[in-house]
Amino acid sequence: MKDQLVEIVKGALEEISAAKTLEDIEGVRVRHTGKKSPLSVLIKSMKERTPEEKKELGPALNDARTEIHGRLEERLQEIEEAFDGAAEWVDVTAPGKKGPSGHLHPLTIVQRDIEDIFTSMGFEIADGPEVETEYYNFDAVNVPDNHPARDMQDTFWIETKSDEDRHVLRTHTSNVQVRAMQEKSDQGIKPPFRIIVPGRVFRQEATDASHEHTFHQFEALVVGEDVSVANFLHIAESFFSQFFGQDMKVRVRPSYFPFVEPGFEFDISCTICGGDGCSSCQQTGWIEVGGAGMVHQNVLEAGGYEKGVYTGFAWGFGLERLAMMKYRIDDIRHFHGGDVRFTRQF
Ligand code: FA5
Repeated sequence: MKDQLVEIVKGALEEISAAKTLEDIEGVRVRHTGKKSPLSVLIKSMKERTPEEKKELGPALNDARTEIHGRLEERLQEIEEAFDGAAEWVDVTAPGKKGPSGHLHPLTIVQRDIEDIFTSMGFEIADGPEVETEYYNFDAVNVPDNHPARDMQDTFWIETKSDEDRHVLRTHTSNVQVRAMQEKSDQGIKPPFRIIVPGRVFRQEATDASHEHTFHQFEALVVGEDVSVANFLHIAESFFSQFFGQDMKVRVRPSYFPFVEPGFEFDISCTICGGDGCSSCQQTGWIEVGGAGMVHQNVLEAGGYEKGVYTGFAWGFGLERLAMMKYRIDDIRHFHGGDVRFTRQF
C-alpha cells in the first residue's frame, strides 16, 4: 500500500514537472487530484481498513495529497509567469488585427437621415413619453372619450388603479403635439416654430407584411401666422426628394383625423416607376405614405395658443414603411425579427 502511494506521488510529480501549458496543468490536476484519480480512490478505500491501518496510512495519504497540490500550484505559477513574460514581448512590426464592430440598425440609419434633412430646414427635434396619459394621446388632440375616432387606433391600455389616471402605450407621435406647444407657450414662446418628433408607437394589430404592433412614426408640426397647405406641399416635396435622392411629387386626398381640419392623406409619386404606373403602385403612380392636415384650433388652444390667431400643419408617417420603400424591403416584420442576415445588409 505504501509502495503504491510512493508510485502515485512519483508519477504525479513527474507529470507536473513536464507540464508546459495551462491546459497541461489542468489535465494533470484532473488526473491526479480528481474524483477518479488513484489518490482519491486510495483515500476512499480507507473506510474499509482496520484502525491500525488507518493510523499508519492516514498521515501518509495526507502528506501525499499536500505534496501534489503544492507542486501543482508552484508549476501553475511558473507557467503563468513564463506566459506573462512572453506576452510582454510585443512584435511592434506585426500588422494590427481588426476587431469585430457592429453597425447601425436600418431604422436608426433612416431616422438619422430624416432628422438631418429636417434640421437642415430649420426644424427642431422634440421627444415624448412612450407610456402616455390618455389626455395627451387622445383628449388633447381632440379625440375625447367615446369618440368613434378612438377606434381607428387599436390601443394598449396600461392597468391603473383609478380611472382618472389612465395611461396607454402611445398609439401615435401626435401625442407630442400638445406637449411641445405647452412647453413653448409656458415659456412665453410664440409661433412660428417647426418641430419634428420621431418615435416608437404601439398598436394592438394583427401583424402582416405591412403592419406591426410596434413601429415608428415621424411627426412634423409647423405653426405660424399664415401657414397653409401650400407650405405643407412644398416642405413635403423637398423632404421626400432629398430622402429618395430623386424628384418627388406629393398629392393630398381628403381624409379624417380629429386633430386636423381639413385633414388629408398624402401620397408620394412611386419611387420605382417615377409616377408612370407599375405593379408596386398598383399602376396608379402613387404610394400612400401618411396622414396630415391643418392643425385643429382646439389642439392649438390645448397647446396654450388662443384660438383663431395661428395656423399650422401637422403630418405623421410610418418610418418602417418609408425605409421599406427606400431599401425595397418586402416585409415590415424583418425590422424587429432579430435575424442578423437581414440587419447585416445595411
Ligand atoms: C396617425 O397615426 C396620425 N397621428 C397621423 C397624423 C399626424 C395625421 C398629424 C394628421 C396630422 P395613421 O393611423 O394613419 O395616422 O398612421 C400614420 C402612418 O403610420 C400610416 O400612414 C402608416 O405609414 C403608419 N402605420 C400605421 N399603422 C401602422 C402599422 N400597424 N404598422 C406600420 N406602420 C403603420
